[in-house]
Amino acid sequence: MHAPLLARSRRTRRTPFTDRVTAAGVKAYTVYNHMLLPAVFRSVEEDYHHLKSAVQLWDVACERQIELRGPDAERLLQMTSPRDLSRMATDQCYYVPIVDVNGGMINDPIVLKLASDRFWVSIADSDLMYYYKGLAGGFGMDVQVSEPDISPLAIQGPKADILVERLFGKDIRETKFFRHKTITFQGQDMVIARSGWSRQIGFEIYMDGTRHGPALWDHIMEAGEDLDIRAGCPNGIERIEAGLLSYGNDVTLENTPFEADMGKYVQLDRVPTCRARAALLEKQVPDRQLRAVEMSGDPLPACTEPWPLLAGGTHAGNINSAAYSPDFKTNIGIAMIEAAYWDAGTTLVVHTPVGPRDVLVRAKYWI
Ligand code: THG
Repeated sequence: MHAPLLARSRRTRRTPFTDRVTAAGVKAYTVYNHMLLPAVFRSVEEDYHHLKSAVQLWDVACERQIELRGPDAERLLQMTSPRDLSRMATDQCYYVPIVDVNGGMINDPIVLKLASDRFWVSIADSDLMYYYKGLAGGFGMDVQVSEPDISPLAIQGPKADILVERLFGKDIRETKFFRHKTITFQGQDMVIARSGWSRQIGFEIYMDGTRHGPALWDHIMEAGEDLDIRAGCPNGIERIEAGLLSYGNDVTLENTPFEADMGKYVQLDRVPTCRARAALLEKQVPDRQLRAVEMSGDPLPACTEPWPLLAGGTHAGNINSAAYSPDFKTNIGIAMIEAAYWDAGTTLVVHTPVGPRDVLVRAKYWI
């Protein structure tokens, strides 16, 4: 069967690195924040083994930055998040739930605090900027909401720290997890953070990609040649092993942060201005929650719609992400499971497009 192509137009935005990614032989794209996101280079399995053993350079320009700037920037952000932002330092990154007034998840970005009145909200795949524009306009707040031309590049893999020291020095290599520093390339300041959507060692560089992106890409690729650096991308197997959530797949507007197992990023007693506080106080004890699950049998196809989970004849939840893990030699997944069935060790049945499979609920993710 012939795989259909994705018809491109201006609406599906290219990135400053798209030419480099094409030259590196990208085999498949997905669309994220209306922008191209590479999904496969050699094969998902080959990319996976390479990510876990060497170092990769990722075009994650689709992690768009929503900049909130002005005296009301922090107030606007806190209105939409139940995570307490009041103690955040100007070199910190926070993974935060962003919610509507009912406590439904709108996004799960990384927030970078750049100054007391300036934040970048590094968004997952939903149009968060319009929500901020609506709130800022409706409440007459003193804050500018924009999407600057900032394009993150990620360096991920066990050899990422060797490469980063070589490129930017020991001080940058020693950046702590979820902290950021400033580097200079071609006379231009850029933000570099220890973060990224993998469980490997990783850094993310935020820059004016149109101006400096291609040159920085080439510079990093040359410096990493002897480390077997390759163009790569977020890997669907590794991220399930790691339990890294994907907004739109594992979590949607229908879910609260508690259902998304993001309760550790919620401090309702310290966020009186969060618009969802009252709703979330009522929903602190969820009746379903995300769990790691293992599925028996041959390698399963990717999950492109929820796969129903059954306990006897009763609905027990859905599997929303699945992959075969070469390292753990089993099918692995992330499921939203009803409270009666979410204890580790529970066995269920899932209905997949290739037939029913036995499912084991696990206590934790794999890596
Ligand atoms: N980096 C940047 N922006 C992003 C992502 C990223 N925007 C889109 C998407 N990824 C947002 N979603 C996530 C999901 C998980 C994590 C980061 C962004 C993550 N979680 C760790 C975990 O769950 O173990 C650590 C969280 C913590 O301890 O604070 O890293 O990847 N720039």
